[in-house]
Order: sequence, then C-alpha cells, then structure tokens
Amino acid sequence: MAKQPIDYSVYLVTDSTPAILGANRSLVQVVEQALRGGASVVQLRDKKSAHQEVVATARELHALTRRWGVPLLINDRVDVAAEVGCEGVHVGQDDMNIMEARNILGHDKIIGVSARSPKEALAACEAGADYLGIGAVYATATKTDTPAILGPEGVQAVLSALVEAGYASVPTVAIGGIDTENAMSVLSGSQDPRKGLDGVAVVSAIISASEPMAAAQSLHSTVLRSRIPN
Ligand code: TZP
Ligand code: MG
Repeated sequence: MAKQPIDYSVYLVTDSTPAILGANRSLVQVVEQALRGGASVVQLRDKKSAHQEVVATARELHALTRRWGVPLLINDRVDVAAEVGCEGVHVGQDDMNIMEARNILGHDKIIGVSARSPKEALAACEAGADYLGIGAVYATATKTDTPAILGPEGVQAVLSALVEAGYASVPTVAIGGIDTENAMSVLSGSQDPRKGLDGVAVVSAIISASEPMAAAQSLHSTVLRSRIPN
C-alpha cells in the first residue's frame, strides 16, 4: 500500500512526566487539545514505562489520532508500533537501525530518524528514512544529552546538504527548544532557499502550555505564514 503524504507542520512529541505535563492533567486530554489546535503528527515518546504500559497509552492515543486523521508514531520502540498497528516510528541514532525497523514494520509505515549533522541526515536518507527530525536547534531542558546545539544555521547546513545530495524531497522538521515565540526565527532563519522545513517538532511548547490548543494554533499559523513567499 502506498504511503499517504503526511502534513508535518506541527509535530507534537509527548512527555507525560509531571514536570512537563503538570501533575493534574492527563496526556490524552492535552493531546486532544493539541489536535483541536492543529497538531498534525503525534509522536508518543516515553523513555521510562514498561512495554505494556506504553502499548496501553499508544492504543489510547491511536484511538484519538485516528479520529483526527493524524499519524501516531512511537519513539524508539518498534515493537510497540508493530503491536499497536499505528502509523510508524521515530528512531534516534542509537536505536534500531532503519533497515531492521523497515523489515519489522513493512514499507507502508513511516520511519522517521533524528539527525544532528549533515552526515547523519544523509546516512538516514540513504537508508530510506521517510522524514528527518533535525536538532537540537536550541538547548532544552526536555533533553539534556544533545551532543550539539545547531542553531538555525546548523539546520540550514543540513537542509543544504540534503539538496546537494538529491534528497530535497525528504520532509524535515526541526526540534529542540522551539516555542511559539521563536518558531518563526527557526522556520525563516534555517531555510536553504531551495528547501524549507516542513514543520516544527515540540514537546514543552504544547505539553507544558497552560492552553495546549492555543499553543498548537499559534505554531500552526506560524508555519503557514512561513510558507508565504516574500
Ligand atoms: N530531540 C532533540 S531536542 C528534543 C528531542 C526529543 C526535546 C525537545 O523538547 P522541547 O521541549 O520541545 O525543547
Ligand atoms: Mg531514540
């Protein structure tokens, strides 16, 4: 089955730790608000819970994202994605390699890959990644083990390398410290004139927001504005 084109504009990465989600609200409620505001991809990222717990959360989120026609991807855990039958996975450089994930999930599932440099981005494309998460753009308390802070210029270097190697059509999102205030700088400051970002990926800008729907709406309208030619 051919893969459907994905709208990567507002790519929500979840985190249900109390410090990020808040103590008194549920992840599913926050994700639902984000979907109402225009989140167009959801990635379940849970580094701590046991397999069955992640499967249960994934099933709950998948019931929700399917109603919105939005893909649900699972961070790291290819086995969870296979069990739940959601739309794909996101793997980092230290996770299962793309070809192995592809063998397990098949060709109609989405496999996204983290890239922290032009070299990693090109290797991921060569191995058949469906999209790239480029970062970290800015330092972030959500993930402190990021080896490099790219800044918009570093993101642009990755985009340029993709164009030069013939991978201009591979979708890209930037991640790391992006919020409603700086999203436009990231989107407009990291464009190769030949290739722009397809969207922004955020954790805390939505998951920690007092109004997740408004945060998603703001990010969505910023992404749309960034596409208006000068
Ligand atoms: N990968 C690179 S930075 C990051 C991940 C998962 C965390 C992004 O979180 P936030 O809260 O949007 O800065
Ligand atoms: Mg990972």
